[in-house]
Amino acid sequence: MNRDRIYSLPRQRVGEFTFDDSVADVFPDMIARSVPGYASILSMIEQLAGRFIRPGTNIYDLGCSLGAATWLIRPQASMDCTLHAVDNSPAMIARLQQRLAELSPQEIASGCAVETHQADIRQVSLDRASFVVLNFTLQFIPSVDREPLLQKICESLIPGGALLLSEKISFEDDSQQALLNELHHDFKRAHGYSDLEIAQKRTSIENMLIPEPLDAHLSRLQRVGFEVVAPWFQCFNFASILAIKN
Ligand code: GEK
Repeated sequence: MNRDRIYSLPRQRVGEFTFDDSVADVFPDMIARSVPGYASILSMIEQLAGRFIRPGTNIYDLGCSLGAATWLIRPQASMDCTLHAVDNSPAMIARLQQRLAELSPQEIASGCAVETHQADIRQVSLDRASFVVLNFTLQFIPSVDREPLLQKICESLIPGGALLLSEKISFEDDSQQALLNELHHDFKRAHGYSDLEIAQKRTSIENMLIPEPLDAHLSRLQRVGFEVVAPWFQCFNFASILAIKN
């Protein structure tokens, strides 16, 4: 795994973060050292996929990056399902396509077909879905577009279908917000990021990653039509929610 050193040297000007080749090259290391609980969430996505996927349906990994969730979901789905891996980053999708093209016939037979889409998740049409994953993607969507996107997802789900939503969250209470920020930074330091790397990454991403309080997520999911909305995981300021359409 390539080590993330993108922000290790001082920069005169820190530009806006983009999911380009340099990020795609180090992404597994970057996300594992930046998001507390990421590995646990992925392994639960695998378990949840086994529970919610139904034969003959579509599955969506929205903002799939290199397909970490896609690779875990695929073996859980029968051959008559299609798993759609969607990301608007050409660098991410190219690497995922490359890895898919290298599958052996035996590996191909071990799960459902994967269709990659280099597209904006706000533009793709969704249909007859049994399981949809938004693993740390909604936070990059402009606030006004979040509800219509979740509405579209809910409408596309079959009865009993589920959405897995993981997000960085914020806190209404200033002292809670300050504490959780510090704990997150401690986590990054403990995983080898310097104060300079933490500060420069923060500057580059702060205008494009907009966290919301957990309650805002829960009430919006209910508003768009999910009957069961269950927060099931939180580690510092990162949380995951399971939303089910009955
Ligand atoms: C994982 N889910 O490893 N349309 C499509 N993709 C988008 C959009 C958009 N409008 N905006 C951002 N992205 C992955 C991790 S990373 C999380 C997801 C992170 C994509 C973007 O290109 C990136 O690949 C992904 O969302 C977010 O389970 O970096 O914190």
